[in-house]
Amino acid sequence: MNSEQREVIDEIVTKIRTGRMTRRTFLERAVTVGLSSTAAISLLEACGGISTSAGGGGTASGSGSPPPLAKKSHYKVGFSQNASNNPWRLAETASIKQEAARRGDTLVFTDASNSASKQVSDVQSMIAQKLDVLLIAPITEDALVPAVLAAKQASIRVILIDRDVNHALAKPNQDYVTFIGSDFVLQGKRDADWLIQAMGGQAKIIELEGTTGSSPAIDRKKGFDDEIKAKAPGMQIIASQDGDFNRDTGRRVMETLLQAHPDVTAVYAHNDEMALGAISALQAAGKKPGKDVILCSIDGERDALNAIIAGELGTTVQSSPFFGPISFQTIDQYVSGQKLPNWIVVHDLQFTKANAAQNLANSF
Ligand code: GYE
Repeated sequence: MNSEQREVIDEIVTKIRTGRMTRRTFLERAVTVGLSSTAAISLLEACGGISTSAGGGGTASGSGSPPPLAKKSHYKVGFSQNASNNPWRLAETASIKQEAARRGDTLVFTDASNSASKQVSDVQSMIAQKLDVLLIAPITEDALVPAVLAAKQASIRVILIDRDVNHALAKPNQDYVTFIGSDFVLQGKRDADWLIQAMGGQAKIIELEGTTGSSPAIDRKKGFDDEIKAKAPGMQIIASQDGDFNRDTGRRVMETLLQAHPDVTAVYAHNDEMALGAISALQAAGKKPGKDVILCSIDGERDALNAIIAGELGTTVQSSPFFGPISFQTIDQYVSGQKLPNWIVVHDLQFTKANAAQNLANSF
């Protein structure tokens, strides 16, 4: 999401909250940020119908708590996945489907195919189905905020998993139940600390960023960049570009960056898929990954562990995709009236040559 789209979303949310937006203006604005008009109309309805005249009637959220949920023997749960384009996402989806099946809960699953507007309409259709709980893995921090607020208006609880939304626009324990996920800043910092050691404090680094505007891309960049700045004056980030958390995009971005920066000595990729793409690009350019250029990344997928064993990837900090058990446990805790923290932190391991082989069996 670019800054202009972000401003529009901010404006919509503020006006929804304060009831200062006409129906027509809302629909016009929603379409400009990529919502289909059908999605925008259902969003409007779910928000309680914003006043048709300026200055009145909006039923905004933004205060109070997410709606309680009565105990039942089985729940109807929705899972809005943002994409199914890598092993991490497939492992996450499988974990949630397995846990729902184990409990005999009904699971409604949608895949937004890496499109923010599709994910907004997916959530809209789940709101219309009056499910008990929505598990949402928001593609970016801002794009899903109106949908999260709409779910609250429709008295449907939302638990965000794997990626968070922008807390300036929607708040845990208020607009949604909680966020379950890893500490992405820490993941970036752990890679930085490993790389500082591996490079003896001297490096020219290319950074391959995850999807622009997604919470892991924002925080993994911050964690890594701040640590390098603070601890390694001899290490320089010579280029940093979006590779969309995707292997092929990572490969193509790396190919281009290699032409401009043939002097690169290290790569930090925000996920394994992009690191694997960068390894292919380096090989195609006649460089030896693991020797001429040292790489580190995040996730802990099987291909990455094999690349560590082969000596091509230096380390990967785990980002667990196994959200099934913890998500449904959190639903149980919410039903029992337990006060949940704003963030349920998932704790991660780190894989290097020392432990990659013994963790292969549990990888994805
Ligand atoms: O690292 C990546 C995926 O949101 C934590 O998104 C997740 C990240 C994960 O596409 O591989």
